[in-house]
Amino acid sequence: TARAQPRISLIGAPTDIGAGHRGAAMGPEALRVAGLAEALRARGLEVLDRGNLTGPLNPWQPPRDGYRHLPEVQAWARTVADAVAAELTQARLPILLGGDHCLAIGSIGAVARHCRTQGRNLRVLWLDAHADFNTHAITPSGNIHGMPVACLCGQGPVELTTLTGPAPALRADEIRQIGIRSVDPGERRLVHDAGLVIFDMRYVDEMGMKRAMSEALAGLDADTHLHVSFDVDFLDPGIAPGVGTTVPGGPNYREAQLVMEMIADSGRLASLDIMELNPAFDDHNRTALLAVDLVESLFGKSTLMRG
Ligand code: HAR
Ligand code: MN
Ligand code: MN
Ligand code: MN
Repeated sequence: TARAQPRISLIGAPTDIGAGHRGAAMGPEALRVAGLAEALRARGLEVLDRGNLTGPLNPWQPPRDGYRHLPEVQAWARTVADAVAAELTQARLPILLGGDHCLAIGSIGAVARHCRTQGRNLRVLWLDAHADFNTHAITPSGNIHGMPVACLCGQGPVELTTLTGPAPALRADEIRQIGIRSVDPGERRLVHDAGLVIFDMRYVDEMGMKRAMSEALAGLDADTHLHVSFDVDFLDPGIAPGVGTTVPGGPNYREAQLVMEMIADSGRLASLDIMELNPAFDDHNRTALLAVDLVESLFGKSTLMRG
């Protein structure tokens, strides 16, 4: 059956305010240089590039009370939330070009609020090497890009947990994490107690990516808004070196393609984050080009006609 083609808006958020390495602020431009808009247009999609948001510069301070740059992270996340909300209100599909992953507090906060207002169901797929479920009490770094899932689930500073409305923005049962292979000691307890559903790399090794994705996508209905938060460090560093926090043992090229193809087949994708791309660690924009290749699959590019 023919489905209405989404109208896409690209939103650049050039900051590394929540990260432990500088350089993710260059992510939006690297994705543009890699041809993201052109690739989507070549699929027949309408794409508007809204340009870049602005916010505080990175003061590069040590943590205070367990957080690095909390006021600056709040400012950026709020700006992101407003920009994403504006696109959803216009029935457009926002693609956030990060920027580090702390900004997902803003994008997903806005998506969740939109879904509550519209009475729609929500599913968040979190593609990442990391669970991003730290709190100020257990973080090994103070870097807030390690905390967005906890904040969205109501665990974190009030500045971030109530950014887009009353906490929690998300219920744990609305989230599925895939590709996880780095969870800090205290974080392990928190994700367990929260009941987060995690298809970690051991699960992928034992059961295969097809099984992991079938389960992660199970239960979507016609009324479900599917948000994908794609942390580029999800990918194996052998194919995706352009991130600040590589973790060995990630999905290979074929597994990553299958993830994207199965999401496309669900027909429910309604918003997307592309996060943590760090051109300072990349090799001739190779990781950005790979991200664009995968996003083409996410929007329905396939080798053969299927079904
Ligand atoms: N878990 C570590 C910390 O909290 C590293 C987090 C790194 N996070 C990202 N995004 N790169 O997933 O400091
Ligand atoms: Mn992340
Ligand atoms: Mn990560
Ligand atoms: Mn238990």
